[in-house]
Amino acid sequence: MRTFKLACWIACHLMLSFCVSVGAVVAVEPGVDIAVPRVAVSQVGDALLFQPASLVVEQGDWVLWKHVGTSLTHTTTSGAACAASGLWSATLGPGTQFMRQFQEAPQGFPFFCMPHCSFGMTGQVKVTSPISLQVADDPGAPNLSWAGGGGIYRVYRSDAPGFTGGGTVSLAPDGGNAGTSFTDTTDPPAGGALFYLVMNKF
Ligand SMILES: [Cu+2]
Repeated sequence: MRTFKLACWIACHLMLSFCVSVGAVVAVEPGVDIAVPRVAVSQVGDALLFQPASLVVEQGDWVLWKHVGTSLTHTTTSGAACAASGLWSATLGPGTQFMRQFQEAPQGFPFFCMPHCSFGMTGQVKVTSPISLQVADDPGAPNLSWAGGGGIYRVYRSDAPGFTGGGTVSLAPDGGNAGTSFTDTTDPPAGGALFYLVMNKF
C-alpha cells in the first residue's frame, strides 16, 4: 500500500499549493465549480429568479452571476429589502455575466435584481471561513478531516487535479453532510493519484 499512501500525500500537498495560489480564475460550468480560486455560479434567465438563490462560499472565493436565457434584463445588486448597499451592482442581459470575489470576513451578503426585486427576485451569498483540510497517513485508506466552513459539506474526489471529467465524484462526509471527516476505501489507479476537495454544500 505504499503507492496508495504516496498518492494520498501528493493530493494533499497539491491541494495546499492550489489553495494559496491566486492566479487566473478557471471556471467549470455549469453549476458549482471546483477550481482555485473556487467559483460558485448563480444563473439567471427568462424567469424572475436566481438559480441557486443562496450560495455558500469560503472567504476568498468568487461568485459568478450568468445570464443563460434569451430575454429579460436583470441585475445583481448588493443589498437587502430591495435597497442597494453599494458593494456591487451589475446589469445582466442575455449572454452576459458578472463575477465578484468575496474577501470580506464571514457574513451574509443579500442581493437582488433591481427590476424584479418586488417579484421576489432576491438571493444571498454566505461567506464562511476557509475550510482547512488535512489528510492523515492512514495505511490502506486516506483519512480526511477538516475545520472551518459553514458546517455543511461535500467531498469531491477526482483522478484529475482540476476536478473535471468522469473520474470526479461528489461524496458525503462520514456521518452525513454535517460530518467533518471522510474515510475513503477507494484505491487510486496504479501509478496514479486521487485528489480530494472539501467544499461548503448548498
Ligand atoms: Cu431580474
